Amino acid sequence: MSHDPIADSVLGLLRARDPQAADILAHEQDRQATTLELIASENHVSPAVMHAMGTCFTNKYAEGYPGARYYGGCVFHDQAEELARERARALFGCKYVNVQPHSGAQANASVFLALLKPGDTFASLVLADGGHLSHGLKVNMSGKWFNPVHYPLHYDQSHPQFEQIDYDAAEAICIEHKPKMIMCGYSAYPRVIDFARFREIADTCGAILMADIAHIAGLVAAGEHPSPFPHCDVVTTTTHKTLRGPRGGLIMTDREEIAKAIDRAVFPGMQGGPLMHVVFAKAVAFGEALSPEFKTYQQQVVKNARALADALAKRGYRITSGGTDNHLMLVDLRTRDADLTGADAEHWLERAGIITNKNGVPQDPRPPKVTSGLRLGAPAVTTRGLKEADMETVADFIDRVLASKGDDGVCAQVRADVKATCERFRLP
Ligand code: DSN
Repeated sequence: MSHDPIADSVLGLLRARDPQAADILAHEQDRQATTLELIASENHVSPAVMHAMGTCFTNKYAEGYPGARYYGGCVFHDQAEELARERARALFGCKYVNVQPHSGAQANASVFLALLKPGDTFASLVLADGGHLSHGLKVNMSGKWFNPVHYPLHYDQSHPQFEQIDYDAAEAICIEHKPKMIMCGYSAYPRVIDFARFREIADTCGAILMADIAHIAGLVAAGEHPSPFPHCDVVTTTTHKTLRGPRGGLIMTDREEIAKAIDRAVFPGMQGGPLMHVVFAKAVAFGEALSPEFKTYQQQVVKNARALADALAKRGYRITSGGTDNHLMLVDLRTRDADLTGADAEHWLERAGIITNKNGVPQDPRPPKVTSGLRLGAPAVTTRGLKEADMETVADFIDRVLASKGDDGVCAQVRADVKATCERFRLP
């Protein structure tokens, strides 16, 4: 049993109607309740957001937009979507939003459909050094049908911004290739993004400037990371990472002509019927994000990420770029043990109840399925209520497991300690 009576009643209903599905759900509930989630892109939503998703809004087609639907019976769907739009505009301080993208990748694909033609050149960060597959991976639509050019980090160890974005190199690449669009915003970049500098670069080469703030959206909404507005022409995000909403996407802009093109690209260009139960839950999550508690939460996320990075650095792990300004860090495992790989670390830590993902470090010589690094983030453990001092404990758990090379006995001891920690810091 959890302490969420609605979740318990759903499980009870399933136990009576579909025991096979009930077993799977019970195991996943238990897994989330008894493990520490350090994947930087994951979080635990509030019961209000969770259960707003499991409502009768799932029963309805609402293709189109508020006031202009292709189905009858959409009065309350219009109200739900308007509420989500209004709250998102207030949260990010922008003029237009589209709340229908099913995911961040769909949001990004919709931007390509709206603003570029197949074959157009766009610029994004070297993907292996922190980018996202929808920013030009060869096997993704963005890399198959468009022409990505990539800008680098500083790779010279003696540079004061080692492993941070090399804005001058980005400018030179954009002047040389004249991309139609420049993408900034990343999946594994621990530092502040200088949107104003990217605006200068975009103006130098006449490019559209797009930010994908999927990772940092909660920080941006709470004022804990500079806003992409007014610098960026179009901004995409997911709603489920630091923003702590339901799993989905969002597109924002201040420019009316871009807003119109985006609306046409999302529907009917990219998607059919919106997931209105998710749109409804987005409205609920944006309402939560407008509260003062959300700002305090984001401040704690940043403090916890720094504390965890410092605690790991003290134990001999190199934190890429020398630290973190946001909710995540990339841990270079090789300084603790030259043979340690991200794949082994992820596997051993999971056995001890600590959930992470292997991740390449900048210029990683190992392939993506092995890697030399771990990406760790503080959003989910901060939601549970852990504070800076607890990050020492978490770093200690991690180091015990990795120093033992995943020894069965050590993993079992740490698993018990993690469970006890999870008992003290319960899920929302
Ligand atoms: N897959 C997500 C992440 O983990 O960062 C990005 O969309």
